[in-house]
Amino acid sequence: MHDIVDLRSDTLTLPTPAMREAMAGAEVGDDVWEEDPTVKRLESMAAGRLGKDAGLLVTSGTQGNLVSVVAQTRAGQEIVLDADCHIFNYEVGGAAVVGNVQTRPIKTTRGFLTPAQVREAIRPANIHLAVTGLVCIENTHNRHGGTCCTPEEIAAVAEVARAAGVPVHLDGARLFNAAVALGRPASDFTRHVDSVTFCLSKGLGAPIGSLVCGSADLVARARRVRKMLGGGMRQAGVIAAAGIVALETMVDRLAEDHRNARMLADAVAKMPGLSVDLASVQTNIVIFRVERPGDPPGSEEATRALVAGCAARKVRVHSIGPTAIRCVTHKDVDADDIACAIEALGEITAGWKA
Ligand code: TLP
Repeated sequence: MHDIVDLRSDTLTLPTPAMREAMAGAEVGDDVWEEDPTVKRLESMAAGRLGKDAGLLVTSGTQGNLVSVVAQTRAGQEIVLDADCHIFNYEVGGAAVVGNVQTRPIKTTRGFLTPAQVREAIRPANIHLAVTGLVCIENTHNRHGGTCCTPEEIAAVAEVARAAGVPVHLDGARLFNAAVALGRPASDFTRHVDSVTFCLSKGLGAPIGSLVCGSADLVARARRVRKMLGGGMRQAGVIAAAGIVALETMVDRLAEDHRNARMLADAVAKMPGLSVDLASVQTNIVIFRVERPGDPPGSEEATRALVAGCAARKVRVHSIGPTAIRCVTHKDVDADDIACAIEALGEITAGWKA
């Protein structure tokens, strides 16, 4: 039970005492010189978990995605992605600004491109057309409520891309949530992709850092791009040490976050004026719609009232659209906190009955 129940994001998790201890005692060196033993240990541990040759510690998921895009494309190419994905919506247009690629967003139903959509989106050889340089997928899918796609779905998309000679990048910011939810090893999801980013600083609870994993050649190119972006960190073992604790001790407990998200979603589904697609609640994200009876359709007012009403009750939630709220469960929110959040939402919506 915590004083404040912060459901705005799993990025808000605080490092555990074990992480702080590991950070304090970390053996370090200059990582631009590739002389930091703790960074090297984390990178090879991550690569091992994902069945890849090599890993690269980057500052954030955003940097990991950008490094992956730039390392695998040339200026003027096109990258194919789902229209609701993080790279297209929340990465400040970095692929366009830094990568000089144009994005080809495709509308999907669950956040995952189908093989047929990828086949159709890959440009044929034609003097008028940009060359397709990369296909990007996201698992779990943030804006679709933490939904998972299966390793088999990824394999099917990758097969189409590979047949056209186009590499595939997986934004696996929350990849371990998918692995835990589906009960599959993380490497099953990454086997067929050329590059993958995953985050240490979300549900895994580390304070800083993400990893890019792939072939030795991809990671060598990514390392140069990371340096260009200012991401060549020096005694980064201080960060990596917390990441090692995260990978070793924080993966299996994600199941608890998933149970808490389910508890919250089940309760929200019964509240007047709120609706949630329960089938989409597979991991630690709950997105619900707010439609207060009597309000004009699309009105933002009830959403604002709900965010403010929760805050007044020490529960922090985040709106991701005029009528949509996102709650994310994580290690710093326990079942009692979820009961608190349910009580707050229940009190606010109790007066909403038409
Ligand atoms: N997502 C953040 C915000 O940027 C929206 C959040 O609170 O969920 N890929 C995915 C799928 C993500 O959800 C995020 C972060 C990133 C990449 C970027 O990671 P960071 O924040 O480390 O740059």
